[in-house]
Amino acid sequence: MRPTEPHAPPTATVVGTACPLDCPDACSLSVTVSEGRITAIDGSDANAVTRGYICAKVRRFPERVYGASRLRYPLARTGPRGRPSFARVSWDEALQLIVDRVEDARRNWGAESILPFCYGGSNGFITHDGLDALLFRRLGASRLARTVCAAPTGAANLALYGKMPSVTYHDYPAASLIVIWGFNPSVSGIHAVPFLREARQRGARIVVVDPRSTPTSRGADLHLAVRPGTDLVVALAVHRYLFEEGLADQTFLEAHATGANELRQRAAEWTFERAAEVSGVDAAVLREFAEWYAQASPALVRCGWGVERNRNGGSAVCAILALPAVAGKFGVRGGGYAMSNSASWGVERTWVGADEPATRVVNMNRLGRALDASAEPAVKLLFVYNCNPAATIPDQQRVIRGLEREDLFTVVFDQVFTDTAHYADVVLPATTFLEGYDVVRGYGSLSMQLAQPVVDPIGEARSNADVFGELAERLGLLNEGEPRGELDLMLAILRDLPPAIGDGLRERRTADPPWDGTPVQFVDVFPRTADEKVHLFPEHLDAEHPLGLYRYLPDPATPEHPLSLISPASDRTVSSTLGELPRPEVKLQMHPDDAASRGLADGEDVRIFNGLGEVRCRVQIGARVRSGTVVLPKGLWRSHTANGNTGTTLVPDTLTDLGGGACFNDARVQVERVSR
Ligand SMILES: Nc1nc2c(c(=O)[nH]1)N[C@H]1C(S)=C(S)[C@@H](COP(=O)(O)OP(=O)(O)OC[C@H]3O[C@@H](n4cnc5c(=O)[nH]c(N)nc54)[C@H](O)[C@@H]3O)O[C@H]1N2
Ligand SMILES: Nc1nc2c(c(=O)[nH]1)N[C@H]1C(S)=C(S)[C@@H](COP(=O)(O)OP(=O)(O)OC[C@H]3O[C@@H](n4cnc5c(=O)[nH]c(N)nc54)[C@H](O)[C@@H]3O)O[C@H]1N2
Ligand SMILES: [Mo]
Repeated sequence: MRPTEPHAPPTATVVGTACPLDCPDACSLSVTVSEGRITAIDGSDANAVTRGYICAKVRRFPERVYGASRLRYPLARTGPRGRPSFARVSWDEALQLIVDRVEDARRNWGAESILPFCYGGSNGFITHDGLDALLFRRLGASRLARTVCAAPTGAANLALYGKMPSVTYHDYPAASLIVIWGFNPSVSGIHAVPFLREARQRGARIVVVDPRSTPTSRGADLHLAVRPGTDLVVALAVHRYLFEEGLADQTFLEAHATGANELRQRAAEWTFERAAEVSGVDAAVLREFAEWYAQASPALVRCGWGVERNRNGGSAVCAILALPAVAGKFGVRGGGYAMSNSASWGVERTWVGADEPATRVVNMNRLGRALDASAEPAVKLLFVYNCNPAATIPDQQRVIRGLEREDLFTVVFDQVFTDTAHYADVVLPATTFLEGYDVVRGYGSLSMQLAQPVVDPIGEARSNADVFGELAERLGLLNEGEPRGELDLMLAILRDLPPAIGDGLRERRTADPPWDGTPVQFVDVFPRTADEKVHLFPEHLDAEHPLGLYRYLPDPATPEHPLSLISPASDRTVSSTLGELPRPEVKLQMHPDDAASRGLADGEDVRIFNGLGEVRCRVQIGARVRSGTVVLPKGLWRSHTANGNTGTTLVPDTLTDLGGGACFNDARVQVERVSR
């Protein structure tokens, strides 16, 4: 703890910690505490990219910690599912209820009838994949494929480069061309913005590929407003140009790559003209982009997660990540690609003392199907934590039908009373990151920090590790000497991490990043594939793809549902986290041409619908989205729309071409006026 800052009230202290929310930046924080209460949250300088400022969402986090939606004690259901009819129970009663149900499920239907359901609510090592993993593995529960995000990008990055560490923010200003491809930094990773600005001031060109205009595209030199799901053909057209014009770097490819010929063959049909027809971007603009990219050095491609959320997402990311290899952009500072850096530290979770059992795997994007009573084996006990599936998972109506099943026992362990909690049989209150320890690893910046408690737990809230540890103990699944709770687990993790990391966290709460946090690809770091080469045409991805790697899967639009609905990250929530706080009215964004052809005026009430259901809200008309595409924000709660359905109602539970990812942006819809 540091002594009082000049502007703080006399009794206030400022405590350093780190933000573990699902965001690339992993900010270091200075939290002001007065009389045991958080009064302010600011950025600090401990993490080299935070630079003393943070997003407005985390500044508001005290409203969540102390807010009316905060869960303060365990609850048990007293009335029908979907309604907030609950009574307070003690932790002992709540945990015993769960233990009895777990034993019941094991005895009557087998442990695979138990499904843990979680994602990245808090992204740290302690809250996630620690004692929870130990418990569910030892139980022999069904396994969850955690594919709602980053599954296609992860599969592509792993297959092509073995998840080579990527260019970090500090090296963006060294680039002379930066392609921002399906990434919206001013919302979803705000600490990249000053580095992009600095690059621009030094004369770098910025190209943005995005169906919408964003603050970054408005300041860019070129904006390719592609139709959603068509990035693959744009990238292939650039590859074709590079190969056909003799601009491919044959020396690099011969020394460091495999599969260049197969990629070249699959790209051969994608002339700029054909790619223009599919993507909706002029052939001349595509050519200009290809010429700029071929000529520039250092040239950087920052691939975001907007690219992956459709049927072609996996191939598209492969084709984008292949660009710096084919065009010979590696080997210089600021050149190459940037994506998730979470694998860069090379940390294995050796502290989880149990191997994965060979039990059934459920793809989390198909939760609705998994909860069908007819699924084999039927799910009888669902344990939701670090996640809000009633709001965030595709085919919302099917998910809700599953959650309504009378013979399903659902536990929801969360910080606030979420949309999913309405369907729980038992609700458990969780601590927030301001009330516990965590080890926080950035996936944009190369940073690792120790988060520590800033205030005491609110009400009777408990940490994940404490609760999963106690459940494991009550079920007789813990061995002598194993971590039993948060503090034990934190110490075990610090002990197990490589000394260079563990020592930094112990001594300074922050570890020194490898390569000073600024690795140069093909100088400091190389592909982590078996032969250290780039694999431009991984056979197993070709076999997994329904048509073969790099083959374009057509748009799912129909005459009845012609519009593409996309749902990018917004500045109000992190996924659905913080959705309980007041926000301005949510509206559907639509291009003026699409509004005119439907006779819609700005602010009218509309229904957005397809075969899966409908969402009702007002329309906002403007040219910030290309025609043919409409936008609702990601992470809405059911209270944010007029009929209690969010964008995920309209999202099919189809999977991406590679990696089993979610196709959030393959929702195809129609929009029409409704009278209130
Ligand atoms: N404020 C805030 N920050 C967040 C989050 C949040 O919800 N709110 N979420 C966090 C999480 S979980 C993640 S995964 C990241 C996501 O952050 P990003 O990587 O930025 O991903 P998205 O917001 O899904 O989409 C980025 C951009 O891609 C565009 N896009 C949509 N479809 C396509 C397409 O087919 N092709 C192309 N080229 N572009 C397309 C969208 O219009 C959007 O502007 O952000 C993290 N940070
Ligand atoms: N329409 C649409 N939907 C999307 C997307 C999209 O592009 N479009 N993108 C998707 C993406 S990228 C992602 S990553 C997913 C994320 O979807 P989810 O995994 O559901 O993430 P959140 O909505 O942030 O919910 C996380 C929950 O975990 C809780 N939590 C946080 N920390 C803890 C803890 O320590 N213990 C416990 N027990 N609980 C905790 C939070 O309070 C919060 O309610 O959403 C997806 N949903
Ligand atoms: Mo995500």
